[in-house]
Amino acid sequence: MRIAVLTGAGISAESGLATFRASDGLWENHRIEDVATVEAFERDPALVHDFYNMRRIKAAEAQPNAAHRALAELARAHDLTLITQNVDDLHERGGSADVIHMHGAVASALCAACGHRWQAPMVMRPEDRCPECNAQATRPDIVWFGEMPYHMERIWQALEEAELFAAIGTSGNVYPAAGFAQHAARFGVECIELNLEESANSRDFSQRILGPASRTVPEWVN
Ligand code: BJW
Repeated sequence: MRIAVLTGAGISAESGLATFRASDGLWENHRIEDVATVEAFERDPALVHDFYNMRRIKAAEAQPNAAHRALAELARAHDLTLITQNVDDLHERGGSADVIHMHGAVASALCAACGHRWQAPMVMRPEDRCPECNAQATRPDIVWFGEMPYHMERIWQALEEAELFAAIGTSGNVYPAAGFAQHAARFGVECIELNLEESANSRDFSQRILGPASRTVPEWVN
């Protein structure tokens, strides 16, 4: 069966990584909408680097959980396109190959001057230089608000060609990902949501399974 899966911060919550919009999802009183923008980076690059340096360390320390591993298992039995909004690498470390990171990766650095990408050092600083062009224009390889998410053509195609679309652990607040179920449903794809609670776009799904991902995802896969 052709399946497209979208994951969000909720799938990594039980690995100890904070979600964005829970009551404890604030970072030092900054809303994600205030630090994850180009304007915020231009205003205070050290602050934004600090935010991603902390996230990089936490992601490296975290371990994949049963939900990440279950999706790797799902790919062994089906034609799976795994799309994640998460910038951690827990899907890869849980056994999944070819993960589409639509919002980038915290382990990657990007030169805003020449577009070169390389493995980010654990701690990035505003004065770091690009190893390719030497510009002092390095930034986390992350898709911020107002920027175009990565691999969109491949994602729309996978959503249109799937028989089943599942969204796991995402609140349905951030577009374009929040519109994937509506888009897939237009192509006759069955849409299912797995989340701790109903998401903001819950009505776009024909089925929902509520509960912690480490329990619901392995049960759904098996
Ligand atoms: C569990 C659980 C457990 C907990 N088990 N579940 C007005 C209307 C419409 C759109 C816009 C608008 N104004 C602006 C926009 C566009 C904007 C947008 O959507 N803004 C909204 C705030 C309204 N979007 C953009 O700018 C995007 N670009 C764009 O649109 O380009 C133009 C375009 C047009 C057409 C096609 C294509 C493109 C870019 C968005 C970039 C988002 N970046 C961030 C930060 C960077 C990455 C990072 O730092 O990690 O990405 S924001 C942040 O939110 C992060 C996440 O990936 C993203 C989604 O969050 P997610 O994963 O859903 O987490 P939470 O915390 O919200 O939810 C967790 C869920 O898990 C909850 O439901 C819990 O219940 C659940 N949960 N524990 C299961 N154990």
